[in-house]
Amino acid sequence: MRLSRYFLPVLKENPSEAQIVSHRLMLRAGMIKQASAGIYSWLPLGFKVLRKIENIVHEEQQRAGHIPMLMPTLQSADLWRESGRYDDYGEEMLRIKDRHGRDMLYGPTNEELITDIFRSHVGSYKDLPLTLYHIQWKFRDEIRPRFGVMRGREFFMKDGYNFDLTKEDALHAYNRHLVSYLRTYERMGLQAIPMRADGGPIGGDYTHEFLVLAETGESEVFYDSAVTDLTFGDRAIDYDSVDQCAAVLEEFTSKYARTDETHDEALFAEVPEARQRTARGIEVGQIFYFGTKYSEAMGAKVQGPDGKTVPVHMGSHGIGVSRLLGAIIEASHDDKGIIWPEGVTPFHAGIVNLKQGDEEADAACEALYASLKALGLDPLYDDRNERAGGKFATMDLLGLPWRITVGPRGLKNGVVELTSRRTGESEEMPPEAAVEKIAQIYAGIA
Ligand code: P5A
Repeated sequence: MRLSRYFLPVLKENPSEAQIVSHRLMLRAGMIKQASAGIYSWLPLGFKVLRKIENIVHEEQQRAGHIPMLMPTLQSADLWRESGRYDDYGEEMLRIKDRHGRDMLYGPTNEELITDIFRSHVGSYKDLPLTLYHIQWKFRDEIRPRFGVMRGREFFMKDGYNFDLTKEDALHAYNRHLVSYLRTYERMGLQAIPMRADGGPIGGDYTHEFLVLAETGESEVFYDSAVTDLTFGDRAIDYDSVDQCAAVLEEFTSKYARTDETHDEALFAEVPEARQRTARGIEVGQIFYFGTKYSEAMGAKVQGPDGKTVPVHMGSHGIGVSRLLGAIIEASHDDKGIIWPEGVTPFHAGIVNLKQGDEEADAACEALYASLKALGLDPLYDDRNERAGGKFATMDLLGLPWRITVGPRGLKNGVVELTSRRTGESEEMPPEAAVEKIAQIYAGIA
């Protein structure tokens, strides 16, 4: 993309409505615009990152054997009356009447709708195990929407639902989700720690939240600092292996890590004092096992191998896809702007032309731009007629991990400058070497 032809409404001033850095930077970098309280338009740059995050979530879900689909945002109240949640959900549910006076709602989650699909089409244990998921907009009429996409009213969520014959099978689905979530967050450059939590309006008392530690996080958390040493890395995992998935769960959840809802002072006191931590975290996902709560209420049953009909065991599993943009920025920025991890960056590299209009500099930039694109990479070329200082400031604000700076002086010696946004370190090299290096970096990113 050439910046002169893009739509990137960056703000020079700090927007006064933003209280936390991620919200401020998303507004300043022209990624989002508030449409109304807690509801945002995703401008091209924000939309690009949202899609990248969504793609990683899709890939990791499908790697785990979960099946994508798409359910609507508007749901009929009747299904929610069956589960009893139409009344329970309270003011957070946006209720709508259609022209025929029928009660509808903008879905805050989809347990009822998926259970209805399941009961209409599945009747035998032979069709299990089954995990269906979608990535779709949700609406929760939060009393205090704030921090931009972090606590929105309309937000993008991946929600998955497992259906299993037995509790044991459903717990394997739970573990499988835990593993796939660890991989998902790491691909985004995040450490998200699973912590014992509370079921809230979804239900079930076996549930973990995934938290990214950050001062601006809304949850208070208590943990053994040894959990921060754990990484999943690129180890191979067989998602069908009950033992392998259970071992990962054991490894990542046996140390003390809880949100304030389930915090237990006596248990926490057993953690060696030097490792006890109290901090704040951003909840970027949550997994639940709730057994037969919905399947019993809504009659989602299958015939087992013994011929008896039993309600299925279920769980649901969510990732806050739009919230993740805020969480990644909270975890990765400096006072100049965002620092995107390579896995989610909107553009792979920026090209800064120090002297737009200079024949040689223009030609070198065009050649770099073409070579990067030919390798399947997606560069952002700042081809505007602006001062170098302004171009650097924009690139720093946008946070692309790599910047190639091209100017007449370097070109005389046959070099351009390659700069890492994260370390600030620059290296001079011939343009082809810069292209080669960037290609190598991204070849290692799935
Ligand atoms: C699990 C999937 C559920 O709704 N039902 C389907 C279960 N879980 S949850 O924890 O309530 O939500 C899942 C994730 O969605 C994100 N999230 C939000 N993101 C932005 N703004 C909000 N208002 C908001 N509410 C929830 C969180 O990341 C949460 O973990």
